[in-house]
Amino acid sequence: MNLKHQTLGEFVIENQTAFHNSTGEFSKLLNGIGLATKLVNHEINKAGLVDILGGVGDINVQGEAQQKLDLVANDMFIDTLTKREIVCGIASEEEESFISINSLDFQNKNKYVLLIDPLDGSSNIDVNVSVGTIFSIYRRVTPEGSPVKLEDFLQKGSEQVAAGYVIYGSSTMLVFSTGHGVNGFTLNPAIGTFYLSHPNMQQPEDGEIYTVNEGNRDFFTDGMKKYIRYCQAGNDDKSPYKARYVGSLVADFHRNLIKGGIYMYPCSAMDPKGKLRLLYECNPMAFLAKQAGGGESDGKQSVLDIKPTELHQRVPFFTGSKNMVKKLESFLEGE
Ligand code: AHM
Ligand code: MG
Repeated sequence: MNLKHQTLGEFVIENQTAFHNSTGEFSKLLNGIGLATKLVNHEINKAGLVDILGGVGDINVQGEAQQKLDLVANDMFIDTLTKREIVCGIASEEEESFISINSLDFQNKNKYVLLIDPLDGSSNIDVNVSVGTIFSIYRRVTPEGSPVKLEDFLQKGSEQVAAGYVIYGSSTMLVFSTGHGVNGFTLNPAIGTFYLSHPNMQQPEDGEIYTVNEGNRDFFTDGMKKYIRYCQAGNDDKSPYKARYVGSLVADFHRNLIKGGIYMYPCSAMDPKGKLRLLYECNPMAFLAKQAGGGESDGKQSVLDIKPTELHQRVPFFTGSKNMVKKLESFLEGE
């Protein structure tokens, strides 16, 4: 079959043997994520109709209060995956603590935990700009069949068995890696099916796009300020880079993955630890970047090597074309 005709379901079945010991559990999990994605996509597509259908806090026709979309997305992912009994625990950017999935009539023998940012960049929803979902999967470290513990979630990013994101943009795409390269699937909304549209995605080694919230520039370190000046300077060796910043990590990352470029959310005097969350945002994106031949760093080391100490830990984050990340690190040396 022509690869580009392959659906997500067919891809998962065809590659099942390459998935971790292939008991079918992991494949079910990927299909569950695909399903939850379609449910969330449906809600997001309706977002522009809030003036007509009612906004946050209004009472809908069923007599329920309308929720913010990031909470709706959170509930949909948790509900879809919990009902299918395909993970043993979930941690979400929207939840203070992790969720252990167990019920009286179900002893959970599943091996995997899911970490998720259900709707990243949600401030862009109101203005019809792309948002995303980011997810990350680990094998639990505590014994199967027992309730999950914090240590199942506080694993280094290098332990991820899969990670991915969904971009709800001009079309909806699911991009993920199980540690064997990165593949992108585009949703055909008419029939609700994801098709493999971007097999084996590779990030260009160099790029000409820099992505950073420059409004914070005065609060950046000297090294960062110098690097931004380097991006903007044209000379015999290089033209000035293009500045592109959507303010949705998924959208900014996706563009730079395809075209080449660097995404930066550094620490600053305002956010001394950075803004982005290690577990829900940085680790999955770093895993994908690495799988696509790109680079990732907290400025000094791979974020994948950081041992997390708390669920909602923040770190400075840089990712993109390999050579651009290396260059940036040279500007930050010694800081
Ligand atoms: P969120 O999880 O509250 O949506 O924040 C994460 C988002 C990223 O998608 C984006 O890259 C960044 O925050 C934008 O932050 P800022 O508005 O400070 O530039
Ligand atoms: Mg987020």
